[in-house]
Amino acid sequence: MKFIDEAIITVQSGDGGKGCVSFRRERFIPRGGPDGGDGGNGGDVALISTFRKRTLFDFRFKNHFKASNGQSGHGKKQTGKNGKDLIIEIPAGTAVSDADTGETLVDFDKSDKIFAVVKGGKGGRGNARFKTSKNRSPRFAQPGQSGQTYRLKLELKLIADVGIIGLPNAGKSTLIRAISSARPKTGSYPFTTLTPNLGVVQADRDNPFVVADIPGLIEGAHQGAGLGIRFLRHIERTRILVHLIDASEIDPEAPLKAYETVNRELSMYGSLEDKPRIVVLSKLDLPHSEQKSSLFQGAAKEVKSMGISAITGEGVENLISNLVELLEKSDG
Ligand SMILES: Nc1nc2c(ncn2[C@@H]2O[C@H](COP(=O)(O)OP(=O)(O)OP(=O)(O)O)[C@@H](O)[C@H]2O)c(=O)[nH]1
Ligand SMILES: [Mg+2]
Repeated sequence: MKFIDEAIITVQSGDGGKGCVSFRRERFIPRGGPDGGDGGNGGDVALISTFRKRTLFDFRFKNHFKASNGQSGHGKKQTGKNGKDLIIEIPAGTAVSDADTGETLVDFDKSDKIFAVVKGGKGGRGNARFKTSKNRSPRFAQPGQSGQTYRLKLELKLIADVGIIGLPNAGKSTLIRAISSARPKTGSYPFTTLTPNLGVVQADRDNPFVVADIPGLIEGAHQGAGLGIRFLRHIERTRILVHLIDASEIDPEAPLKAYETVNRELSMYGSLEDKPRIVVLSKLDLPHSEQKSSLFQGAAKEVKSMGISAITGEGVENLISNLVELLEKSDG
């Protein structure tokens, strides 16, 4: 299924049914009183978050939702049936705002959360309700209230515990393949990953955690270069970040260059700066990676970093236990 993380949908609550004008007809009672029943209420519209849906793809095809109308009232004071409520399933992680005013309505930061968007129109009152001492046979009833329409903007932000960031080609997708059963595409060229991927890491069986791999960042990403920072919102909800750096590509003249480039783009984005971060030097199996890693570590003594090779598996277990430990610390 295609990864779609933005959508605009229109939701409409049901119209109220109209009230009924009717008079009692019974044998031997020539002129019975008014007995027109009320119209039923229109159906409400609500949203519910679920993990069953992973993207907003479906909303490309169906983006208009209407709850059903209330039915008209009947004679003998029978109220019309209420319209059926409409509950729309939205992927957990989606933030919902009013597309016209921009007002945030709800942030589905977990699954099974329900948000009532709009109530159905009220049913009109039947003529039985309008009988007074002055008017014993009212010949009118109320129409039902119309339902209301809202345009909603949906923005999906994935729910993951760990976000992997870095330059294109750093080995992010290869790492997620090494530690989870996710199978994102990898390739020896930049921008292999075009949309985020999630992987579940079964570090210990009772406490799996979810890792997100997002497209690589490059200099100027905050101005839209490369794939831009559009995908950074998918790691906004993560508790920790792994900053992956290709050790084989470290420039001995400027060992911190790649590291600082990504940090600059992250700080331009804001909102991610306070997240605990692990700096990981990757591709340790390649020639000169070890020496280049030492240059990095020498130049950034205050940065705690560790090395791995996602291909040989070196350091990967150690990385997982570090992640588990950090996640435990950042709990709550
Ligand atoms: N030798 C070696 N090669 C690696 C390692 N990790 C990744 N690679 C290779 O590096 C290249 C890029 O890997 P990807 O995992 O696609 O990199 P990425 O960071 O996801 O790249 P983008 O999606 O383009 O941002 C691929 O050819 C991988 O096989 C490693 O630990 N050792
Ligand atoms: Mg990738």
